[in-house]
Amino acid sequence: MACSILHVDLDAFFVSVEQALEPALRDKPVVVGGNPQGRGVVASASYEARAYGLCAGMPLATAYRLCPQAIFLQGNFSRYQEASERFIDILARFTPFIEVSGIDEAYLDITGFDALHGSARQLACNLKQAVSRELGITASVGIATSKVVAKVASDLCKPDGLMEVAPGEEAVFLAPLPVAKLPGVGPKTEQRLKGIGIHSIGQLANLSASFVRYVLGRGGGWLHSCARGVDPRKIELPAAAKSISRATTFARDTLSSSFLKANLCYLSQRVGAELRQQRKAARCITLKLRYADFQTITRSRTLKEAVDIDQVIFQTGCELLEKAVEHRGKLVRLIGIGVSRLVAAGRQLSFEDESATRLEQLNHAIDGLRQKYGFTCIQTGQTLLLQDFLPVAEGHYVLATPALSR
Ligand code: TTP
Ligand code: MG
Repeated sequence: MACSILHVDLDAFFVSVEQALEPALRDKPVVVGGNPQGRGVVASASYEARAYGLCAGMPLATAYRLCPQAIFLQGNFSRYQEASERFIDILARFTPFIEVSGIDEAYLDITGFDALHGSARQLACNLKQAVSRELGITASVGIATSKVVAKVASDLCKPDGLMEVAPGEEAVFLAPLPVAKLPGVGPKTEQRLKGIGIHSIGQLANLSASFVRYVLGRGGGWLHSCARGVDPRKIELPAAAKSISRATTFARDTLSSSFLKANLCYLSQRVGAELRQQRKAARCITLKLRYADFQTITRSRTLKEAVDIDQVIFQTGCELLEKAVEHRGKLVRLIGIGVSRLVAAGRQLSFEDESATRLEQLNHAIDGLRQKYGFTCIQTGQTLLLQDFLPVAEGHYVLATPALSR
């Protein structure tokens, strides 16, 4: 069966994040990169700005000359990081086979998913809708039998596009396009190919592989294969997690310490459950807070012994939280808890300590019940507070930003 690969790339990503947060910027020429009097370059330009010839990598002074009425923004990387995390969370609802290839792009392998989601095109439409509804940003999607063809397709249909290349049509689809459209062909390679009269991908495909290698060096063989639409690379899944974390962005920024702790408690239980399922224990616990102004802080503590008990993760998280928010009146936008320095669970606990043993038994008993009846079947007084704020689906609280694990 032919593979079905999607390449998803957000449109004018940095600019779109700014436009989603500030409606007055929408439908206008906007540039993220900095002050046009400065020495920086354009990082991202809205499609309205691109109509004036602006593009990524262009000196800001040139951009200003071409389009003085453009709105130039400094940018804020934490905002883009958060939007990127939320984007990947949305993709993860469609398939676990995801390769994140950049801050705003990913490949998805949906081979054999028809029974679950309908056609690849249908899945792509649903995905585009979810991204647009939840992030306020449009995405472009290419569908093909390989990564390289899917990427060329998503690039070609921007913005807000969807393009499918049917199996067997890859070489015909690529043939008329300029060689620069092929990923991996930069300005130098393009010039070298032009020097020997090769302008289109089809012309490149018609040369012999050995000649292309002779002209372009070792990478030539790979480009020649891509030009023919042949790319056997599989989706690269991330290596086994070195840490486990769960985070949520609140529907409304908050100062309430009881609400923060209720969320922290729930997230700690989710992290603990995942740790025990992986039969691991952790030496380091990290609290993450993002304030309303997107300033993000992390606070970590290394423990004497590796733990896998919810109560220890939560208690440590609370202590870190109390220290972090001490004397600060800043509204909190996101809270997260993570564990790292993972070791195989087993002998690390001090078994002489009766209360630790009891807690461990309790956690395992609760895990068993939750596997059967859902996470919310047993709750502590602390997490019950969340009932007033969060919907429950399939026995879990539905967080604004679904759980992340890395
Ligand atoms: P791209 O996906 O290449 O660009 P884009 O999302 O702005 O526009 P589009 O995909 O619609 O063509 O890159 C994603 C982000 O990465 C971009 O918004 C800003 C950042 N970036 C830079 O900071 N410098 C660069 O030179 C490029 C190309 C991107
Ligand atoms: Mg993009």
